[in-house]
Amino acid sequence: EQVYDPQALQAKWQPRWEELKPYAASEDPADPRPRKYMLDMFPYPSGDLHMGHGEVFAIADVVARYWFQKGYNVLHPIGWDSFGLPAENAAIKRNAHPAEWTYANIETQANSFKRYGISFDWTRRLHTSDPEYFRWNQWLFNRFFERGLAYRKGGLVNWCPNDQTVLANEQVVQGKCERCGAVVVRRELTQWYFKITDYADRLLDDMAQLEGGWPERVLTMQRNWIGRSTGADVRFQIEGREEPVTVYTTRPDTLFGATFFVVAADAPLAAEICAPEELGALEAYRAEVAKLTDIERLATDKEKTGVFLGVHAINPVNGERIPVWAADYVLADYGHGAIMAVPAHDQRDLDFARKFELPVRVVVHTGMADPGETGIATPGEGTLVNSGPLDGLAKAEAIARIIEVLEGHGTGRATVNYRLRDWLLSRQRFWGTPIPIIHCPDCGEVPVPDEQLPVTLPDLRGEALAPRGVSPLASATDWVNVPCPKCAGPAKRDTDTMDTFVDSSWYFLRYVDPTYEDGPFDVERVRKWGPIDQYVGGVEHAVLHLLYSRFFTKVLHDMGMVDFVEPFLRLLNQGQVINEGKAMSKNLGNGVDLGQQIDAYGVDAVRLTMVFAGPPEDDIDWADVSPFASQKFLARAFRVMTEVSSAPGVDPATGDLALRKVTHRTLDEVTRLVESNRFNVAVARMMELTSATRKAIDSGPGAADPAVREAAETLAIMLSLVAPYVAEEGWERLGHQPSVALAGWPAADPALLVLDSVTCVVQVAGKVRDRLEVSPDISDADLEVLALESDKVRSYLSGAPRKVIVRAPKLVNIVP
Ligand code: ANZ
Ligand code: ZN
Repeated sequence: EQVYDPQALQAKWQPRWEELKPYAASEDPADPRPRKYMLDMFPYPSGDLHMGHGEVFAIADVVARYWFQKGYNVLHPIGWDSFGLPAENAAIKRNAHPAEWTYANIETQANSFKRYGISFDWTRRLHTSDPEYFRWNQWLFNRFFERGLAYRKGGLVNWCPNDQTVLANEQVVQGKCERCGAVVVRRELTQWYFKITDYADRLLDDMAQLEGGWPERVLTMQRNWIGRSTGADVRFQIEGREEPVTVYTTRPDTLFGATFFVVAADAPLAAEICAPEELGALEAYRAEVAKLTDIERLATDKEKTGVFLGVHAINPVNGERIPVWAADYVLADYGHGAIMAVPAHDQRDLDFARKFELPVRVVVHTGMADPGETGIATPGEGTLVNSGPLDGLAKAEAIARIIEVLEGHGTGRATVNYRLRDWLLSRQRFWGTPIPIIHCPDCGEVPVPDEQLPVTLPDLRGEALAPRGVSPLASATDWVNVPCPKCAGPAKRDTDTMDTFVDSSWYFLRYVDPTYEDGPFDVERVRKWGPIDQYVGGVEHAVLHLLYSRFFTKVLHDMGMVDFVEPFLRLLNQGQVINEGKAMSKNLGNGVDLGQQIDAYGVDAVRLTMVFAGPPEDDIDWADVSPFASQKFLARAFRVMTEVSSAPGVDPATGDLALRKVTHRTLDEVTRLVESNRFNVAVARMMELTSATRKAIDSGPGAADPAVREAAETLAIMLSLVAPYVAEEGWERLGHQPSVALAGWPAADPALLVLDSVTCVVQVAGKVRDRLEVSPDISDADLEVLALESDKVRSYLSGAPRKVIVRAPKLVNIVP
């Protein structure tokens, strides 16, 4: 009797793997194996590994291990995204340095990963908070600066009042800070930006390469985030003012239906054009608007608000005077911060018109009821009416025609607009990469010369790190005051640090050699490994990390440093691990601890539960799964592997044919299932093979049959993708050395995949006239042909039958 003791297997195999390093990727140019690059989104060291890590790394490891077994030279590295706010907050609380907390947590997580048995190449580990790493953030910043892709500008920015720092647009989720959930406010500040907008078209167009490899919803989210629209800029004169005001519209065809004009209440323009007697009302209104988030402002169900500015605009196509209003539903930083309002065909304009009793004029006849009466705008296709020279045209023709007219008069032009904004880079926090710029009163912004990099952090700890609205670095005067690199005069370092999303925008390139000293990454090695064949991580990064990395890759491509433009060929977004139908949280008290689960059931059972729970994209409700049942299954599989009594190397062809067919069919299916990311079904097949082998031992050919050995060996190899410890032990007990990782992935024998035949009864006028041996998956049509070709059947038919009823694969009934 063999007892399955998961903890004993872990204690035995973990040190052996550390010694054997079966998963170290090879850089040997003579290595004939084709390469694959497998990557999991690297963790933030916020504590020990949690259930979410348990899931994503278990899933990704199935693919990585499968490729190893298949004979690829696989790069599967791990590192830590180790700059960021939580370390700083912990340091303030404990009066310590953020590095202490950070590196202690990294060690904890590294040990947990090793216990969890993930097939990482541990020789390539990196931490983004190491000066050897962030030095290259600074080097890259300098290159971006030289190319005009890093620049400083003033303007309204998102400010998290809790974390006391600015945030990029991508880090504001539904008006709240992505990290802490505080409501984000606007502040006027001068900050560093990366010019991601220069790459808007390429970020959109290169998505064609990702179709099929990335989840459609992530592509859609990026497309919407970039938000490219085509339309026209139209210039309106304002009475009593020299300068015209430009609006952006996607519907220049509706220009004759513009019945009023709206300026964003918070745009400087509103106050500029406002009649003096309305200024008081505008100021009061602006104070109200300042309290709202963009999301609230754009909500379609929100009651419309606004003030009349006491002036009129002139429609450039018909000279009509239309009133100018200020409102919150027009945003200051989109388009030109002003719109022509066409209430008949735009719902928000219609809501506003009805609230303030402004006219509604239909200019596109769509066949729908009059919006002025129904309150429902008609944005659809139709024929132009009430529009002078455009009357009778369809929408597309009208757009083309009106643009010609506007261009002819110099009052407008066709244009493309984007929702995407430049990436705000500066953070007023300590635990990040210092921005390598020195501000000189004479020379301006001077980059720190490459050979003086890295600019390391001053030694601040505890209270000195507390957020106070300016970067804590500003208080380190010795650090701040430096000679200008250009003129040697007194100058000051920039005291902000970079958004930590910079760190993760290129880390996957450094993994090829994290100790490389001649640049951010070894260009030659990246040529061999990149781009990433399979990336696995959470969908929460859809418009953050995944957009920024794509941008960095394109810039690096333009610098000639990488020869691809897309970093991640395939992307898998795993679901979340939840409990009792809800996200795990301290408040709900429904948290599940990964370490405790492993202590209770063993690594293999926890990993198997994660993989078996359902399709990898789905959430796993821990209340609905059973790691205990997984453990019981593994114990069964373990016994099967340990009870085999034939010797290794005996020809399986001499063994039981029925079991051999089950083994080879399972192998064939599992291969295809793993390749199509259907890992849970692959586990179900392994379970079936285990049962079939058990039966063969107990009530079939017996434990000494070579087919039983073949089944158990195949099981060990397949199981190693999901439950590596039990697979290793089983493989060893089956008489093999030194590791199942080196076993290779067996090929299914096609001769054994042919399905058994079934007997089909053919009746003529209700009497059995023939029996045919057919494949169990024969189609009705093929079976009908076979039946009618039978000589026996034909001898009972004089002509074409009146009717043939086919029930494949077992019955054909012919009515003569
Ligand atoms: C007139 C019009 C008529 C419009 C119509 C739409 C329908 P997208 O597609 O998202 O780019 N718009 C322009 N600037 C705006 C701003 N700063 N704040 C809020 N809305 C703004 O949207 C472009 C449309 O959004 C523009 O086309 C404009 O309204 C509005 F039947 O102009 B449209
Ligand atoms: Zn200077």
